[in-house]
Amino acid sequence: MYAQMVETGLKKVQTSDDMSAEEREFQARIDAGVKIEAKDWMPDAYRKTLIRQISQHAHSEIVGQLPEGNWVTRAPTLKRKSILLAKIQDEAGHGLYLYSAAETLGVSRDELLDALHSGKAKYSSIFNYPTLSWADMGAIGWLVDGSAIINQIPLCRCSYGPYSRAMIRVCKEESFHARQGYDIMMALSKGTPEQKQMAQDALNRWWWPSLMMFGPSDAASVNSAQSAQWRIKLFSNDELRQRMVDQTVPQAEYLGLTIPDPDLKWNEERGSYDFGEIDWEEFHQVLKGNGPCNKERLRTRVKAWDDGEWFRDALVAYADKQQAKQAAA
Ligand code: FAQ
Repeated sequence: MYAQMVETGLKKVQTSDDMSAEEREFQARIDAGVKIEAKDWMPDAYRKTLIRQISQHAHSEIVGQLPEGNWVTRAPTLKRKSILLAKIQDEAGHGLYLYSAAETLGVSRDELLDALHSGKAKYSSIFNYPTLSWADMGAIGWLVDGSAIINQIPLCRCSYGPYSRAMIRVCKEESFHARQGYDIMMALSKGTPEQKQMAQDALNRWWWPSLMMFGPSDAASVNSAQSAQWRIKLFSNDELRQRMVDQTVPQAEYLGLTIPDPDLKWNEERGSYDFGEIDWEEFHQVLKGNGPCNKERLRTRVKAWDDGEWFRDALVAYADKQQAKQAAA
C-alpha cells in the first residue's frame, strides 16, 4: 500500500530561477491569495501533489468508517447508536466530496479506488488500529476527529478552490463528531470506576497514534516545503501537532484522565506543552502495512466494493434505460 501512488517529479522546492514564465505567474497568483480553479493552468507537479493529498484524504474518510462500524451493533443505547450511524454516514459523504474534488484535477474515481483496493494508495495511519471497547468511540471522536479538525481548518483556506470549499462543510461536520466523542468520554469519566478505567484505557491507546496523524516531523516531511510554497499547507506538521496537544491536555484534565506521556509538561516560556518523543518506528511500520489492522481494513474495503458490484451495475443499467427512453422520445 505504501508505495507512493503519484510521483510528482519534483526533487526540491522550486525557486523563482527554476520556474518558467507560466510557473512564475502561477506562483504570483498563489502569493496574492487568488484561488486556483479546475480549469486554470497549473504546473503538473501542483496537480499531482493535489491528487496525491486529496485522494489520500478521501481514502482516509471511507476507510475511517470501518473502525467505528465495529460498534454500530453494540452501541449502549438507541440514541448513541443513531448518533454513531449519522457520524459514520457523514464520513462517507466527506469521502464523496473529496473524490469529486480530486476528479476536477483530471483523475477518475475508478482509478483512485483501484489504487486504494490494490494497496498502492495511502490512507491515514490512524485507521489501522483496533476499536476494542465502546470508549474507543469516544476517543476517536475526541482525539481523531479533533486532530482532523485542527489539520483541516487551514485547508479551508488552501490555494485549490474545489478542495478548500469541500473542507468548509467537512469541518462543520467534524466539529459535531468531536463533540459527540467528548460527550461519550464525559459520560464514561463520570460513571462507575470501571467506566472511567475504560475511558482511560482508550485514551492510553489512541493518544500516540493521534499525534502521528499529523505526519512525520517537519525535518522528515518530504512534501511540506513545496506544499507550503503552493499554499496547499498553511501550517507545518509539527505546528499543528503542537496545537492539538495544547488544546487537548486541558480537556483531559477536565475529564480527570491522564495523558499517557510522562514527559508532558507545561513550558512557561513557550506558553505551550512540551511532550515526549513519538515512536516513529511504529508510524513507519503502520505506513508499510504492518499496523495491527492494515490487512483487515483493506480486506473489508475490497469485499464491500465487490459486494456492491450488482448495485453499481443496476444503477448503470437504469441510467442507460432512461437515456434510451429520452432518445426515443
Ligand atoms: N498516515 O511529507 P509529508 C479523518 C505520508 S481524515 C499515512 O509530511 P504531506 C476524518 C504522506 O502521505 C484523516 N500516511 O506528507 C475521520 C507522505 O507520503 P507520500 C486524513 C501519512 O502530504 C475521522 C509521507 O508520509 N487527513 O481523520 C501520514 O505533506 C474519524 C511523508 O509525509 C488528511 O488526509 C499519516 N498519518 O503531509 C474519518 C488531511 N502522515 O504521499 C473517520 C489532508 C504522512 O509522499 C473517523 N492531508 N503520511 O507517499 C494532509 O494534511 C497531509 O497529507 C498530511 C501529510 C499532513 C497528512
